[in-house]
Amino acid sequence: MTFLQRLLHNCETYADKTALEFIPVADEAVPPPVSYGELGAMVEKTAVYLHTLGLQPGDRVAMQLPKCLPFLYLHLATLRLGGIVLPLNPAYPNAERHYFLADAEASLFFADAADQPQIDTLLPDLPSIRHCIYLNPDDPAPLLLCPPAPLPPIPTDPTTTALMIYTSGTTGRPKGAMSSHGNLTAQIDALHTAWGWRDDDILLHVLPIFHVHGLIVALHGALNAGATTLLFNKFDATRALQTLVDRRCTVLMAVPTIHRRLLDAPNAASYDLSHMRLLTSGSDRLPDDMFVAFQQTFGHTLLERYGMTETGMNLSNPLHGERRVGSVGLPLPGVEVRIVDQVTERPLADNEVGELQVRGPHVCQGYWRQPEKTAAAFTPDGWLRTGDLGLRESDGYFTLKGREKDLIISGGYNIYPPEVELVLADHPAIAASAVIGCPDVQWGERVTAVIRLHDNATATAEEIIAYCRERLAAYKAPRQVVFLSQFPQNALGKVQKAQLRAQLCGG
Ligand code: MCA
Repeated sequence: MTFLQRLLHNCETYADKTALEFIPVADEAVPPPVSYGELGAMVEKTAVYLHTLGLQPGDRVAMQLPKCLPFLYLHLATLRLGGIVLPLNPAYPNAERHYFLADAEASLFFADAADQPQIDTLLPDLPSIRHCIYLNPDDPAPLLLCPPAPLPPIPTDPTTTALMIYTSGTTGRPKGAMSSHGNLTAQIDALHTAWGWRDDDILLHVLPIFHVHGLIVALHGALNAGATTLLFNKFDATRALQTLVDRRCTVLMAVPTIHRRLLDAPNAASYDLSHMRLLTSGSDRLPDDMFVAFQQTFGHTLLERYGMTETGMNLSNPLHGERRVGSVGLPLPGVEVRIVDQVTERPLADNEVGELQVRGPHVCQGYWRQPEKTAAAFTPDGWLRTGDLGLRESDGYFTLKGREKDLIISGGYNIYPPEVELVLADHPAIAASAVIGCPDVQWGERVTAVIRLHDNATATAEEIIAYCRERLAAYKAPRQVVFLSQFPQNALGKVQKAQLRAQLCGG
């Protein structure tokens, strides 16, 4: 049974049970809770609406909305019709928006009414968009107005593409990783077993829903289990702790920056979380001291796991058994993992560091309209080259040991330095740039731009940061700028980023 079939089944089985409930973080108004029965009806109605708009199987449906019910209904209804969901971070400004919408050739675009003035200026340049629909995130009503109408059968072919999330690599612009219904189902089935999802689970959902972590691992995981999801659309540590206690939540999934904030909340240790059964950490390495502090403060051992946009989750510490500090655990059911020599790609012995490669039914279909990049990402026998370095211990636990790819992780978001460098290269005063991540207690890594200006040119750090923020989502923009007259380079003229990091951030 695919995830979608399971969800529709759950909408009948658990008809009266709460599926989704937004929790106010301050005193904002939130919609009433949505039961599984209502969710099934809303997905059906939204699918009729999308069908009326002419959505065909395989069409890309872009959504750049905050975390809200319209997003959730559109997402599930697009899957229901065999369309491809393209979730976009609401923080993307016009330059990034344009790139994703044009590259994906989106047919439908659902956006926040608050962004209409900027988006309207883009539309003449986006001929693929048949309908751009502005929504008030608080009001799903416009999606639900069409009279009932027959719909095509639900997609049952597991190779039907379901989701496209953009991710970058070493070569600049992001590419759309395409996951099929079969991939998403394999991802969720593995976690259902490994993490012991139950229908009486209550998940506190604090993550964004435009990434695999929040959308698939957390939300699909809960819907697949017939569990209840309580959603925050803005993270607040005290409110989160209070909700975990008041609503007797059983599951929380988060990134290290969020766990750090929970630990730093006033009187953190006074919140009794003993009723919880699973607190996971991922999207970035969990520092050892945080692992220990979490045990001491909350009496829970965080379960660290390892995944990627292209695969969902690959490795996880066990639900029962040792959760090893610093380790990302063991392969999930159905997932093959190996460590290979970075040059020869020959499998390495235990405890030797090499590239981590993964294979299995959970691994994405490849990159949207990028056959060369897809071919380059996989070995001839189907292993995905993750670009992450790691080792396998003799008892099967894996540990990450850095990255082969040029990547910064800040607060759980991936930032690809070449993307930022491309923006900096267009600045008239900048002759060369290198973007690196410096260690940061709050964010994990802090985006730092090292800049060489043209002779006689001037630009301040503030100007450069502002320039980037106009063209990139704010979290990608440098937080720090360092001016250098010369970069360390190797014999081939390649900037030595490791040396820059050692020189400028002591890492
Ligand atoms: C927000 N800001 C950030 C980040 N988030 N800066 C750097 N890194 C970040 N991650 C900036 C904003 O631009 C803003 O800057 C200021 O911080 C406050 O913004 P706000 O939205 O209020 O921040 P927040 O709500 O406190 O967000 C922090 C957060 C959030 C809750 C930790 O970053 C978050 O939800 N991270 C989780 C990301 C995630 O789910 N990643 C999964 C992808 P200014 O005020 O200057 O404008 S990886 C994945 O999916 C794979 C499969 C996996 O393995 O999980």
